[in-house]
Amino acid sequence: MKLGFGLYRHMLNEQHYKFARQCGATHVVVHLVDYFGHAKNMSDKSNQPVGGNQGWGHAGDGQLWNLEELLAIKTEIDAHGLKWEAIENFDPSMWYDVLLDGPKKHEQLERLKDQIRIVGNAGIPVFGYNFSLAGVASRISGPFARGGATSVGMDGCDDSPVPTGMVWNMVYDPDAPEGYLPRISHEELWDRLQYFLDELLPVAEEAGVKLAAHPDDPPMPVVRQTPRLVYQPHMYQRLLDLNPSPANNLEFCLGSISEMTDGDVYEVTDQYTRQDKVAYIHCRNVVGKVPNYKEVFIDEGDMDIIRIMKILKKNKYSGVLIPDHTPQMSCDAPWHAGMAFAMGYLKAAMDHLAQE
Ligand SMILES: [Mn+2]
Repeated sequence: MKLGFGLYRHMLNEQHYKFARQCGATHVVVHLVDYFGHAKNMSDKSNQPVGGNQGWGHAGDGQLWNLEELLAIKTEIDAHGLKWEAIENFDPSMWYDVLLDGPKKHEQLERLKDQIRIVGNAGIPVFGYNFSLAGVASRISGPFARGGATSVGMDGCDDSPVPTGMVWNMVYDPDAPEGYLPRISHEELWDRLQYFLDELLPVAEEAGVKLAAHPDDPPMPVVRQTPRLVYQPHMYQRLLDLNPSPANNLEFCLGSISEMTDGDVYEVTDQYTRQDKVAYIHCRNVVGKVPNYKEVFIDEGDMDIIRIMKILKKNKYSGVLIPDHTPQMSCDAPWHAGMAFAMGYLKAAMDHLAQE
């Protein structure tokens, strides 16, 4: 078990590499999608985006992240004594028609294959993705955590339809004709995932990259009139069983799993780490389940994180664990303080378990 730290694109700088290392991280997970492009200042950029009509704002320009760019970032990461464990998420502009079964699907799949080959060449072992049409929607924000710390949560589900030109809660085509995504069935979306995995997994295997699936956030059967894939724990098994490739793995999000209405998070953690199918873990705590939950500090939610870590140890889990997101603490650096608190808690637990 290794302690990691997640960095957003605007945090790829010396200050944040040092901060991650100072918090005890040995590995980093990097988001290259700019979810915060619409944010006006750094304080907005530190909060988890909630998103209105335009979701998290505009997606990228469809360009791949090239090898030079990745190696330049990697050199910086290495220089700060860290290892680049994973990239998290494709930009919607790279694969909207793969998600939507649109006319550019095959062309975009070929480009995703190129992207995975580039990631493999850069020596980054994991690529996390979230196969979702609505993406992270229905979020609210408020003083939900201990001491009135600001965090995100859910209070009922957004059932407004997704406008055309938008997928995964970002706008990929601001000039799309007016309208909404057509309604499709759950089985149709599973078919699209199957096709994506069957095409991409052989390439990932060859490139030495594990693809790792995040469950639905929030884990509701339907969000914004679009079906979801992994909104109960057993659906993760269905995803794994779609293709037996060793490159078919999970980006195991404890918070999302705890929000699911079925299953026991400890048994579920045991089930998937025992199969050695967890590429890395998002760790955050919550109170409640969909459609009403709140994110809280790592030590005050429904989950006993120490008990989870004991299961990881029992199953000899060797991947990275990162805090997913945390409540913002009342001080001049709310995001940093929240992350440092979570990191300290995880580090202490990990050190203690290593000695047992
Ligand atoms: Mn997560």
